[in-house]
Amino acid sequence: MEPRCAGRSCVRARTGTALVLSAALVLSAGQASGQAGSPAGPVPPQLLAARRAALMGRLGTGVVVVRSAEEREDEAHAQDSSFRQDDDFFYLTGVEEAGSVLVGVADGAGGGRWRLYVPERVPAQEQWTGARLGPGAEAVALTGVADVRAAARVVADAPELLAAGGGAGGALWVGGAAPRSCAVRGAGCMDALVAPFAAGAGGTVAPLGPQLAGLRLMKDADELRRMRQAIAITVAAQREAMGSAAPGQHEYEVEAVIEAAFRRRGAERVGFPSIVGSGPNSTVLHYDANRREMRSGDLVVMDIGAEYGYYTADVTRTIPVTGRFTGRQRAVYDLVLGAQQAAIDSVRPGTTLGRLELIAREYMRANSGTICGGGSCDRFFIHGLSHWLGMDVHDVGSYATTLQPGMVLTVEPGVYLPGESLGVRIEDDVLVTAAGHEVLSAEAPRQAAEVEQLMHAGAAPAAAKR
Ligand SMILES: [Mn+2]
Repeated sequence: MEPRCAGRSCVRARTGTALVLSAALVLSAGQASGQAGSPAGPVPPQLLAARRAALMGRLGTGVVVVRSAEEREDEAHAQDSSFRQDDDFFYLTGVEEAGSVLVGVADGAGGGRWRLYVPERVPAQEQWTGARLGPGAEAVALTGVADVRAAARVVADAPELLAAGGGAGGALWVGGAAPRSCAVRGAGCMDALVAPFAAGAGGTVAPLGPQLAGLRLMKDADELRRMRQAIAITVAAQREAMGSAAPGQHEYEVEAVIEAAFRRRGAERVGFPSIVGSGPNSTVLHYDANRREMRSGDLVVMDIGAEYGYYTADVTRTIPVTGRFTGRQRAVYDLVLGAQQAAIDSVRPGTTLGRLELIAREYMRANSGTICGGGSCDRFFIHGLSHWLGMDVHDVGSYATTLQPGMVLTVEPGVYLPGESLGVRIEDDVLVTAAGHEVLSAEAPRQAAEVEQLMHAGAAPAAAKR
């Protein structure tokens, strides 16, 4: 990119100097940026409509305002500036445009109507940003929202939207990205967009997030397609990392293998910073500096997740960098693996994340023997067993929710012994099904012998491996 500007700030900086080019710019509909070129492809509009209808069904009378993410203008943090849409906004619209707003009017009977506002196309800006979606037929086709208008009109339209369909006097639900002007995320921020709606609503202003969290817990067909691919990509990266890791490499070299494997397969970005922690770093839960030179005898915890089409995987494997576990490492590894398997075996509709964690801990208490000096190793299992997985790595939804088919959770026990520089975590992604569960990340070697076998099978000649 140009070194001193990013995104739309370029246009403002250059306006009036050299934008003669724009006259020749063709507004090509085929390249508009709704989700153009995304490896995951678009979300089917009928599924977007079903999500919006399900949301309406949860609400009483009132108005919903969902704001898209904004482009970053902070050039001081340009290394982290690529645009990513707000999860809730993407979930409901499939649109990647910044500066957009989705407004819904709920009629109190489970129905209502939606209107999408997206920025008008500006040819002079598109020379810098690429083609935009713009209000029009393409946005209608992409989202299934029949009424798409220019974003500049949304505030002026507020009175009409409130009056329509019983919106006036009802509640106002505010969701999506927090505006830049608000220090605190949530419904309490009355900026120029929300205030006119709040003034006309009946006084109740509530965050939309909890309503959407209940929906996002249950993955629909397109969400599962994306998650399966994110997980398949991550499993492939785990296998490549196992095949190439060796003493003398730095943790970042393993990270590079992993993230190259992600990108080669169409992952847009990491779902979270890749954790490659060797030796003492294997006992640091969120270690992601990945700077240490790995040494013979180290265990390496690789906790990684590709993001594909806005959905992330989260898969952890722990490997011996030499390709062979020591007896001590193997004992701890097999205890963690057994605890994980006990919990996975118990994943089925009707149970809870809390119950699964108890099962994993009970397994450790019953099987620790002398591994942790007489007491149970579960006192060194210092984090929770599970979290929801989806658009966010720690996805939305109450942890007290009873499991139902269509939910995706992680199962990730660990034991961390800093005094021995010995940490083991094993994590898989599990879909709840009517019959019980499906381990979506099952293709990543998990038994100690399988890990060792792959590491030796994948071993390149010593010279290539360093
Ligand atoms: Mn996790």
